[in-house]
Amino acid sequence: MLNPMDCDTIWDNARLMTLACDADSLLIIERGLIAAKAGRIVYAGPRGDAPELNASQTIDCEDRLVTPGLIDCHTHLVYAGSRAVEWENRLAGASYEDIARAGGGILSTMNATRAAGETELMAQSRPRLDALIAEGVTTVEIKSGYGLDLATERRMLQVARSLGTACDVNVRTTFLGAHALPPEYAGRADDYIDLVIEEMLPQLAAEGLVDAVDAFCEGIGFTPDQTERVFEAAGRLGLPKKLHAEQLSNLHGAALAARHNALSADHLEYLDADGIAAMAQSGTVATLLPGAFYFTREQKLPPVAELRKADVPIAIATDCNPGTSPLTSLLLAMNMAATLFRLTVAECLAGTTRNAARALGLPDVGTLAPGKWADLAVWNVGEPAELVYRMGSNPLHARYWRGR
Ligand code: DI6
Ligand code: FE
Repeated sequence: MLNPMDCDTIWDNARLMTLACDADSLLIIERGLIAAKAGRIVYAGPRGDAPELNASQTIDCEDRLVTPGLIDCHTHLVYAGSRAVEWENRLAGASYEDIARAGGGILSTMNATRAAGETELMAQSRPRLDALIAEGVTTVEIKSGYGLDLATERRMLQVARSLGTACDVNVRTTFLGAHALPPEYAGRADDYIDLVIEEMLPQLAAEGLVDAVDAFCEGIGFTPDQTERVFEAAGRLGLPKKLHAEQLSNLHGAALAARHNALSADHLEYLDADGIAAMAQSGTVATLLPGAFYFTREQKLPPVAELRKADVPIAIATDCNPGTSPLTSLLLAMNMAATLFRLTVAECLAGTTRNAARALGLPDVGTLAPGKWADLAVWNVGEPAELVYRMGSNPLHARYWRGR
C-alpha cells in the first residue's frame, strides 16, 4: 500500500482545461482535480484517476472552468505619458507614419519616459499590469524600447523587474533598444545600432535585466541588415530573439527571425509564403496582435489560414503600448483575434496559454501538467467559447500564481 502523496493544495471539482493536448485544446476534463506542492503541479486530471493525496488545503472550484493562467507574450506596458491627443489627430486624418516622421509617436513616449524617474514610471505602468492580472494573466512579457539610451532602457527594465516583484506575476523582460532611432542619432542609424550592440545590450545583459532581444524591423524602424546585427549580438550573449516583423510592410523579417531560430515573429500582417515556410521549419511562433491591427485600422489581414496549414504555432498578445494598441485586456485581444482574424476559440485559448509560453521560451507554464507551475485561472463561464465571445466583461472568479 502506497503512502498518500503529500501536497499543499488541491483544487477539486474543476472543469479542467489543461491545454496540454496539442490536438484538442478544448478538451474538458469533468470532475477534474489539480494538486500542487511548493507551487508546482503534481497532478492534473480526472479526480477518479488521482493518487491518494494528503493536502493541507482543498479549494472547491464548484464545477467552474479552470484553465492555465493566461500569458501575455508581447507588451510594452512600461512607459510614461499619454498619446491620447496624438490619437485624436489621427482620427482627424494624420497617419501613424506621418506622426512618427514628424517626431511624434514613439519619440514622444521616449521623451516622457526619459523624463520620468523610477517611482513615477512604476506608478504609471502598474495599473496596466494590474488590469492584465485582474483578467487571469500570470505571465507577462514587458519590452524596453522607449528609453533609447542606456540609462532609460535600464530604468524601464528595472521597473519591469520591480513590477514582477511587487505583483504575483511572472515578468519576462525583452530588450528592444532597436525600437526607434533617438533624435541624437538622426541620420546615423548604423551608429545607433553600434551603441545598441556594443554598449547597451552587453551591459544590460550583464546586469541580468534581459531575458530576450527584440527589434522593430520596418521602414520606420530598422532595416533587415541592422536587425541581423542585433540578432548576432544577442546570439553571442546566448539570448533568445523575437522580432516585430511584417507589421506595415514586407521586409522579410519573419524569414530572418526564423533563420536565427527566434522564439517568435510578431504582427505579421504582410507575411508571405516564404516567411511562413521558414517559420514552420524553425518552429518560430507567430504572435498575432489584433489590438494593433484594430487600432491602426490596418486593412491587410495576417495569413492565418496559411499559418494554420503550415502548422506554425499561433500566439495572441495585447501589444499593450501607447501608440498602436492601448489595450490592457487579453480577453478582448482573444475576441478580436476571433472576430477580425477568424481564429477559432481553441486557437485563441492555445494562443494565450500553450503557444504564448512557447513564444517566451518558457517550458514550465502555459499548460496544466505535472512539473508545471500551478498558475491557474478559475472562470465563471459555462463554456470555453464564453471567454472569447464576451467583450468588456471579466468572468474571472479566482487566479492562482505558483499555487497561491
Ligand atoms: N510596433 C508597434 O505596434 C509598436 N511598436 C512597434 O514596434 C508601436 C509603439 C508606439 O507607437 O509607441
Ligand atoms: Fe509591439
